[in-house]
Amino acid sequence: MISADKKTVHILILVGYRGQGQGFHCQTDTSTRSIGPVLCSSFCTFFISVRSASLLNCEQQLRFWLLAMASSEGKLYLGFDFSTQQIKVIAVTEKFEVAYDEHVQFDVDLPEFKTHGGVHIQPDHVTITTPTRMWVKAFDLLLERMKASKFPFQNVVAVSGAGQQHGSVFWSTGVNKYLRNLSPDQTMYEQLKDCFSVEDSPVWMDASTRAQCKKLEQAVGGPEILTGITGSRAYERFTGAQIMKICETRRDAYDNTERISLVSSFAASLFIGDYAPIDHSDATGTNLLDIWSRDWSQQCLEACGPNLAQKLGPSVHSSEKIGQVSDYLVSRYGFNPDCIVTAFVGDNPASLAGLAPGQGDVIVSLGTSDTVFLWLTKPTPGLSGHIMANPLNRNDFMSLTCFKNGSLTRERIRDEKAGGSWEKFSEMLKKTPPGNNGVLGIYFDQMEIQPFIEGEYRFDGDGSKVDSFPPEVEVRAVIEGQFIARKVHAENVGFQLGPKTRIIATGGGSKNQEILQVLADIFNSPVYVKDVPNSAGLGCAMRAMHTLEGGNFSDMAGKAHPSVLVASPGQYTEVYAKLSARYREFEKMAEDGSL
Ligand code: 5FX
Repeated sequence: MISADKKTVHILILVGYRGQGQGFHCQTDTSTRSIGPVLCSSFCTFFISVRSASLLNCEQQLRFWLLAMASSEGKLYLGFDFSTQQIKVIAVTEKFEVAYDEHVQFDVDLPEFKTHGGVHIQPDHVTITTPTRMWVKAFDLLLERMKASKFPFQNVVAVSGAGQQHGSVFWSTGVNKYLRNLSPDQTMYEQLKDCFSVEDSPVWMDASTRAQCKKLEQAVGGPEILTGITGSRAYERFTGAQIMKICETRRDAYDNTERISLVSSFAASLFIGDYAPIDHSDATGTNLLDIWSRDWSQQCLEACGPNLAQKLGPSVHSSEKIGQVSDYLVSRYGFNPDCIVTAFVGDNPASLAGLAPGQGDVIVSLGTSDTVFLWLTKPTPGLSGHIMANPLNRNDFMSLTCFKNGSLTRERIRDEKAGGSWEKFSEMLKKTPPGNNGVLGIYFDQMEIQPFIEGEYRFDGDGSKVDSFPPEVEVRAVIEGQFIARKVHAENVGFQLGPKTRIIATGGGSKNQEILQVLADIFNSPVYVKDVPNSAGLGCAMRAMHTLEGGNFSDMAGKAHPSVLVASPGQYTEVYAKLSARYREFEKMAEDGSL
C-alpha cells in the first residue's frame, strides 16, 4: 500500500511468503511501476516513510533498500559503462538482483557541449571526436544523481566499468598531482577540466587515419604481419593510428602528453584518483599490444610515436584489482574506503562477460548489424575481424567480427516475401529443407565489411548465377546465407566446433525459434538464448564481484542469467559443409573481382 503527498511517500509492504517474490508494484497517481523481484527469506513487514523529491526517486530508493536488505550483508557491486551516448551505472546484489540503475545522456543532460549522439562530427565527415572534459562533467552529474537518490555508497564493495573501445584521452604533463589530490569541496570537472593536452578525444567512429594505417602496416612489414602481432590489421579507429595522427599533426600537444588513456582506463583513473593501467582486452583494440606476450609491441610503438611506452604506462589483465576508490570519492560521496576497483575494459569485452559464456562458446548477437564473439584458446588471426585478449581468462582470447547486414536485411526479405509478418516468414522457412536443395543466396544491402562488396547474389543448386528465387526459397536463402558467413568467418579466426560447443544467441533476432533452428543446424550445435539488458554494465559488476570473491567466473555469472536451450541441431553436417565451401569460393571471387 502506498500513500503520497507531494514530498513524502509512505509505503507499507506486507510480504507473506518464503522464497522468490514476484515483484512489488508501486502505485502512483499516474502509473503503476514494478519494483522488481525480491528474495525474502523470512516473513516480514516493512513500513518505510521516504522523504523524496520525486516518486521516481522513491521507487529507486525502495528498490535498492529492499534488495540490499535481502542480500545477507547488503553488499552491492557497481558496473559503469562509459558508452558513446551516455554513462550508465548498474548496481547488483550478491544474488545478482539489479538494485539500481541510472544514466546521464550527453546530448540531453549536458547540452552546453553541443554533441549529437555524444560526438562532434567535423566538416570532413571522417574526423569524429568527443570533448574529453564532457565525460568528467557527466561522471560528476551521475554521482550527484546517485547521491540525490540516497544511493548507499557505503554498501559498495567492488566497482568496475567499461568504455567505448578505441577512444583515447591525452593527459597533460604534470596533471597527475591534481588527480591524486582532488578536493572533496569541488567537482572533478572544476579541478580536471584543463588537464588534457588534446581537448577533443578521437572516438571509435573516427575514420580519419587512412594514411597512418598504411604507414603502420608498412612499418612492421605489411597487414598480415601487423595482424600476426596485434590480432588485427590497421584500422582507422584503432588507437595506434590515432596517436600517430596526433603526433604528426599536433606535435606540441603530443610532446606535452604525460599519459594516454583509453576511455576505459580514463574512467578507471577517475575512480582510483591516479592514472589507471590499460587492461589487456581493450589494449588489443589499439594495434599496439602483442596479443601473445600481452606486452606493448616495440615495433608498433616506434611506428606510432616517440616515448610511447612511457605515455601508455603498464597494461594489466582485465581481472586485476587496480586499487581502491579514491579519498575524493570516499569523502564526497561516502564510498567505503575498502571498496576495490577492478580494471576497466572495452564495452565489447564487457558484454562478453555479461553474457557469461564458457570456454569455447560462440555468442551471436542478432541486431541491426550482427556481431559474433568467440571465446578462443588457439586463435588464427586473419585480415577480417579482430582477435582480442579474453577479459575473463588470462591466457585465452576472444574474437569480435561484425557483419553490417543483419536484421535490416532479414526484415527487408520478410517485408517483400512474407508480407511483413514474422509468423508467415517462419511458416515459409519450415516449407523448405535445411540446405535449401543446394541454393545459396547472399544479400548485402549495404557495403559489407567482409567481403567488402554490396548487392544480391543468387546461385542455384549447380552453382550457376540466377536472378530470383521463389519466395520460400528466398526466405531460407537469406537466413542460411547469413549464418553460413558467420560460421565461415568464425572458422577463419580459429574456431573449432566441438561436442561441447554452445551457441548463445542474443539481440532482437534471437526471439524467432525457426531462425534459431537454422543457426543450430548450420553450427551443428545447440543454441541457447540469453536476454541481458545492459550486458556491458552487468558484466562489469560481475567482474568486480569476481575479482573480490574469486572462483570460476562462468559458474558464478551463469547463475545471474541462466541460458535457455531453444534449438538442438539436426544431422546436416554434410549439407552445410558443401554450402560453406561454396560460400568460401564466393568470397574469393568477390575479393579478386571475378563475381
Ligand atoms: C568495436 O571495435 C567498436 O569499434 C565499437 O563496438 C565500439 O566499441 C563501440 F563503443
